[in-house]
Amino acid sequence: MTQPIEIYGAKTGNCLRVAIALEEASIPYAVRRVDLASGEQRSERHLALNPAGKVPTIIDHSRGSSPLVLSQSNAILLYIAERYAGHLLPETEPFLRAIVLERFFYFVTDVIAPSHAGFFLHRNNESTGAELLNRHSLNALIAAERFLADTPFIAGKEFSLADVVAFTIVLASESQLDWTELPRLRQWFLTVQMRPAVERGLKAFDPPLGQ
Ligand SMILES: N[C@@H](CCC(=O)N[C@@H](CS)C(=O)NCC(=O)O)C(=O)O
Repeated sequence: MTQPIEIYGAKTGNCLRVAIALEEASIPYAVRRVDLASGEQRSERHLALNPAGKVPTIIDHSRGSSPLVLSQSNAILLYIAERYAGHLLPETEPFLRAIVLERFFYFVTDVIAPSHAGFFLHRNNESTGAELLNRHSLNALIAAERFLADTPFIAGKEFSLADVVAFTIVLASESQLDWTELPRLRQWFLTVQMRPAVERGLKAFDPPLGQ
């Protein structure tokens, strides 16, 4: 084990957000791909790490003999920002920090959570509830246009954790949005998409070339 951080995951929104944050932090990390389709997340080996049988999970070995294991994506994002990527969550400016957190939680609770719940209902053939939750999530996403009225990023002049969480859900919802009604969100989306750290993070769980 040469890298200080290992990330167990797959190409899903929760995992990609963590990979983008790690890329933004510019710290070396090792990707351990978990094959969700074959149920590897429920293997004995993975359950020993994350008893919920989910991804992502990170192990931070930088504390020496007692590695830190974290398995909630949002806790992982906050940890990475606080420990390794100060620019994602300003430490010394309480006002700015509060805005970043407010918008971070807006996307996590008002956009991503209903979208995930809708997906769960859809998979269980509850189409009415699924559509309702999906619409609820999309409406909150559309309302996020207002965050970009005066600034280029979701929580101000700089890219932050709020942009990390907003980006993957916009990416996943891209085809369902009427972009002509969302000029600011569109410009923001194009800008964020071109960040080298975002580009690298999005590829983190791709199979190595030749596989
Ligand atoms: N609250 C957890 C949710 C984790 C989660 O639901 N992960 C999904 C992938 S995004 C998963 O592992 N699904 C596989 C399964 O449920 O079997 C987090 O934010 O990390």
